[in-house]
Amino acid sequence: MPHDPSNSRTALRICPLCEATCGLTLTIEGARITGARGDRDDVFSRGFICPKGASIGGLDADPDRLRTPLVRKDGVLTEASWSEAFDAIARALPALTEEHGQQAVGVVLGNPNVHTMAGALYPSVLLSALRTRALFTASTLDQMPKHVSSGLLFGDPNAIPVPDLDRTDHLLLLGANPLESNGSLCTAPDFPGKLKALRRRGGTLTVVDPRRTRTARLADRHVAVRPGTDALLLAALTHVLFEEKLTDPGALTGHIEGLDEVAEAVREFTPEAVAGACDVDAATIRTIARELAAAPTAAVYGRIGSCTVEHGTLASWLVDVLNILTGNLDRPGGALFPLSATARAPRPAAPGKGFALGRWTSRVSGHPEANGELPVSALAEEIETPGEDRIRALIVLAANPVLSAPDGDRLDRALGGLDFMVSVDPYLNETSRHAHVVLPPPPPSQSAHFDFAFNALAVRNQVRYTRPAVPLDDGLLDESEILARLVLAVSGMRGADRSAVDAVDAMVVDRLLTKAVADPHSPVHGRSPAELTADLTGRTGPERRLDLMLRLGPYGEGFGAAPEGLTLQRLLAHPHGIDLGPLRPRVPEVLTTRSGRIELLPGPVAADLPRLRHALAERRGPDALLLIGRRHLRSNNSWLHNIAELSGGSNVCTLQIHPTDAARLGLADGGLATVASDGGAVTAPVELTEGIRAGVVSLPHGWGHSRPGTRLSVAAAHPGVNVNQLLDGSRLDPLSGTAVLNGIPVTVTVTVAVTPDGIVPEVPKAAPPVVPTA
Ligand SMILES: Nc1nc2c(c(=O)[nH]1)N[C@H]1C(S)=C(S)[C@@H](COP(=O)(O)OP(=O)(O)OC[C@H]3O[C@@H](n4cnc5c(=O)[nH]c(N)nc54)[C@H](O)[C@@H]3O)O[C@H]1N2
Ligand SMILES: Nc1nc2c(c(=O)[nH]1)N[C@H]1C(S)=C(S)[C@@H](COP(=O)(O)OP(=O)(O)OC[C@H]3O[C@@H](n4cnc5c(=O)[nH]c(N)nc54)[C@H](O)[C@@H]3O)O[C@H]1N2
Ligand code: SF4
Ligand SMILES: [Mo]
Repeated sequence: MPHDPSNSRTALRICPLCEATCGLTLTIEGARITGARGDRDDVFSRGFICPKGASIGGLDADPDRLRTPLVRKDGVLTEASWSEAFDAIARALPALTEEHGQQAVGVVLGNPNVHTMAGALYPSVLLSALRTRALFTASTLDQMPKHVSSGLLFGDPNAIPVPDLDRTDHLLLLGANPLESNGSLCTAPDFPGKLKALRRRGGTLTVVDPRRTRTARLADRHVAVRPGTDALLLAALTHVLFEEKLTDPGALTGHIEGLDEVAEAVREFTPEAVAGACDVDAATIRTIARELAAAPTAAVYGRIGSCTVEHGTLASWLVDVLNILTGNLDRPGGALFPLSATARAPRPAAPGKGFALGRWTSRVSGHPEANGELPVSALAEEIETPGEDRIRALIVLAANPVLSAPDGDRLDRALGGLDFMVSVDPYLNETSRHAHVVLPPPPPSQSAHFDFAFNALAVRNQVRYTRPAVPLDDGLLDESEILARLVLAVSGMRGADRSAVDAVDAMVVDRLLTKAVADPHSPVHGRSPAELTADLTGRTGPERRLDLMLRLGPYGEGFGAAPEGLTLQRLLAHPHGIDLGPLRPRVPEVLTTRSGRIELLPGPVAADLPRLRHALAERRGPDALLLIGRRHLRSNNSWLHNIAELSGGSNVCTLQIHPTDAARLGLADGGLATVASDGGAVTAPVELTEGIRAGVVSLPHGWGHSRPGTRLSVAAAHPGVNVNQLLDGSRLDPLSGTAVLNGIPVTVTVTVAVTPDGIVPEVPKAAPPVVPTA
């Protein structure tokens, strides 16, 4: 299409690609995004943008995106109409549950669900329609340890304290690389700028990471810990605080219990005891603990590298224990609980229901549920293992577990054996190619955006909403409508019309209002749900639901109770968002434990400590290698490799290895190495770098686009290898069911030495697996 600047306009769109949630100003010609820059007037992101946001036009217009539903006919995925697609679901699923029961249908929720409005508003409705416990999400490849530790400590798995980046004097950051990832469980546009500002105002940054990442290079101190040992390191820091009488919970003192028990629990984790396992000397550990205690304000923050490891929940727990013991939890400059505009409005502090783990277990391996989920690592066995309640059908929303979860080859085979599978996905990829029905959502430019999840993890309270930048193309359905129709289809309804779709949202509104009017703490207590419903505004069901949540939320107008408060209309009048101020203390109101206090040494944590004690004694041989992952600024898990603008350069799937290890193994830069572990072996180009500690190698995840039957023309040309093929799914953090993705013992051998003339050999293509069709 020729450029026609006379026809160009701008529109605002919050970026859905990572947790930073930057406001973008899109340039639009006709219905096409021709440019994207940071929105300088955005109340939160203030113009920040990264290369992914700048390339959103390429993503939006990717010719490989699906534009119609696909339905499997005679084994072949074929373009179909929406009604054919939903009818196929309505025919298949209710019949299947009729015969095999409700547990025969599993649900997989992937990462983009936290980046779309539909993903926030409909999965719970779908799950209650299906009444299945077979729920698997990306959380058990990611942050479930944090939900579990928050649930146990504070009573609420979603009460996750975030470091107060703008005000802290001292940040101890473990297992995160925000200069590439832009941050996680800490929504902060321009995280890199905030770290630089911390240094500029005289603050201290310590980074704990086996790699000398871009973030580590920014730090005052980089501690190249041995992978998988952060919990030991954190336990030793806690030990030092007690030993040297440096604990001072400050304002929290009256709100915690179990302080003496924690002191006892970490007694044997002295710096000297952990030094060997962590490969960090005891004096450094003592210094870090003393600095943490002495800083006017400080925050400890751990992410992927401290979560997706053998002791992920213990490490996550210790992060907050340290924040509490140093008086930094819940105080400005420390780590605080955000209060988002759609959260439940605060109410008087009172004991709550607490948080329980293991209310049910998985059928095959008996894994305990965590936060209502079973480990994704157990998905393949739940599909393959015969018996009652075997999963026979799967609904996959925005997930690509064939690449993102352990043992993709096994999962690939398992998905191929399902009786029925639905994927809601814009791409025909490694996972969706197994579906019987693929339902493609529209591109970002055609979708509204509100961050239900990330506003509750943001370093500043604020609220922003963007409507679709361009109208929906003919033939596409909004993802909210897709999911609402999916709810109707799994309930057996065929030929659902507009009013049936609206009824799904109306039902949710009614449920929420019925609860609110019965709640003595609600501003609408005693009023009529029908009258309140009639007062809701918004063009669509999701907008009306947003209006309701805003009005009943902590800053809400309360249907007249606080006339100056938030409504959808007020938010729409502020297209660059509304700032709701810095994070503020929320203890004790935020606590929902049974005791009404912070339960510092929860039972399940105490019961897992012997495993950590055991790790004290573990020693690896001098030549042992541990595998870790990494992210690249221009990547996004498994699905941005198809965007040409973001591909190439340093964004490649190489095995990073330290030169001393490479020399010992006979590996040269640019040669090929085979990496093997529990689940299999992969062969990747070697990249020598001093930026990784000896004894550790790194492969990025989300690669391995070499399977047939996909439509990913750019990605397939540079497929890379699937690092998760090295895992067999048996390594889990037991409390959270989270897969161990970092700190995996591997062996590395030479496959192709670099040629004498320095020519880099081609990566041999793996034999394509047989495409199973059902
Ligand atoms: N080895 C290793 N493995 C890892 C990780 C690691 O660090 N190391 N990280 C883990 C982490 S943190 C995560 S979160 C997971 C992520 O793993 P998944 O949850 O599987 O997510 P993605 O790989 O991002 O795949 C997202 C899917 O959603 C589709 N999609 C994109 N946009 C939309 C949309 O708007 N709507 C819908 N319906 N679909 C969309 C994409 O096409 C793709 O199929 O991977 C995990 N796997
Ligand atoms: N560009 C880009 N941005 C992303 C994503 C992406 O794929 N690409 N994915 C998004 C998602 S889903 C998430 S969850 C976030 C994740 O955001 P981050 O948590 O910042 O994730 P990573 O960049 O993988 O950084 C993890 C770091 O942990 C280190 N590490 C590995 N093992 C250990 C260990 O045992 N101990 C310690 N201390 N460190 C260890 C690794 O070397 C790595 O530098 O990023 C999000 N943002
Ligand atoms: S940092 Fe994240 S939210 Fe911001 S532009 Fe980049 S991908 Fe989008
Ligand atoms: Mo993630």
